[in-house]
Amino acid sequence: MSKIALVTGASSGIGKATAQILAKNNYKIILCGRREDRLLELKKELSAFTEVYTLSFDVRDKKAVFDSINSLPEAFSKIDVLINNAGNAHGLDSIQNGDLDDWDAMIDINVKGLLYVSKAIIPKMIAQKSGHIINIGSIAGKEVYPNGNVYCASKHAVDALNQAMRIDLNPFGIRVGGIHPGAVETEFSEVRFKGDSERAANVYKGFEPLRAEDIADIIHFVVSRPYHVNIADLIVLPTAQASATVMNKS
Ligand code: NDP
Ligand code: 8X3
Repeated sequence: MSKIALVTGASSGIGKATAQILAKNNYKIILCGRREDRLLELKKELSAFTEVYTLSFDVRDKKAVFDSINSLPEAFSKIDVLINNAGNAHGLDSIQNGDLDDWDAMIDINVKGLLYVSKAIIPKMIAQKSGHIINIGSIAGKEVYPNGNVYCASKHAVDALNQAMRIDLNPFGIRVGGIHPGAVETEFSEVRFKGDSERAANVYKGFEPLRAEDIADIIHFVVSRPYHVNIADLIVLPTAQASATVMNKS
């Protein structure tokens, strides 16, 4: 029987590529994100391979998260794999110059949003006594870099929650693992720099960044291990990147 995977942030980047690879590998997919038009377009594409359901909600909206997940039809209600991927950086400023709305967005989406989605799904996994949760952190959740302050804090929180979930859910046979990418060329920098495409493109100049598909491939590897194998934590960097701040650029 096909497993069911729910992917947050499936309208773009890493989440979209993950939905694509899982769909091609016989998972039934629940696509989540705010941009419903993109989710419906992806649903059309992936329906050639598998059954797809879309849920459009903002992870910051507690009620919408629970209402959406509780509205899943029977055929999609037994979630085997949760990919907690929705998230972004907003701004790149010193702590003294940071924008409060940017701080709210990062804490509310990257931390509280991940918690709301997890809280809506974990009881189902506990009842099933099985499940696999992948939390997408970042190299920014392992290290701190100049002007990264609140984004780094939000991803350090994801790292802590990943470890905490693994401990608390251990009695129920639920696997929990974190994947922490370095620079991946997606819409991430467009969002961080509020649509400044030139500044966003500059982030990836002079070296070969990761592609969303590179991370999706690894997510597929992690979730397809035998059930007794849990890959707990992975840092994945472009070859040109040695740490959050050391980049071999030409
Ligand atoms: P993208 O900007 O391409 O994708 C972000 C996704 O998150 C979109 O699908 C977006 O959907 C969704 N999202 C954002 N805000 C919300 C919200 N409030 N409610 C629901 N969904 C939301 O970036 P990436 O694919 O790069 O990012 C995916 C994850 O990977 C993030 O957690 C990011 O922090 C992490 N990451 C990225 C790295 C990179 O270099 N790109 C490196 C390390 C980690 P929509 O706008 O439709 O709601
Ligand atoms: C995204 C990678 O280095 O821009 O999480 O924070 S970085």
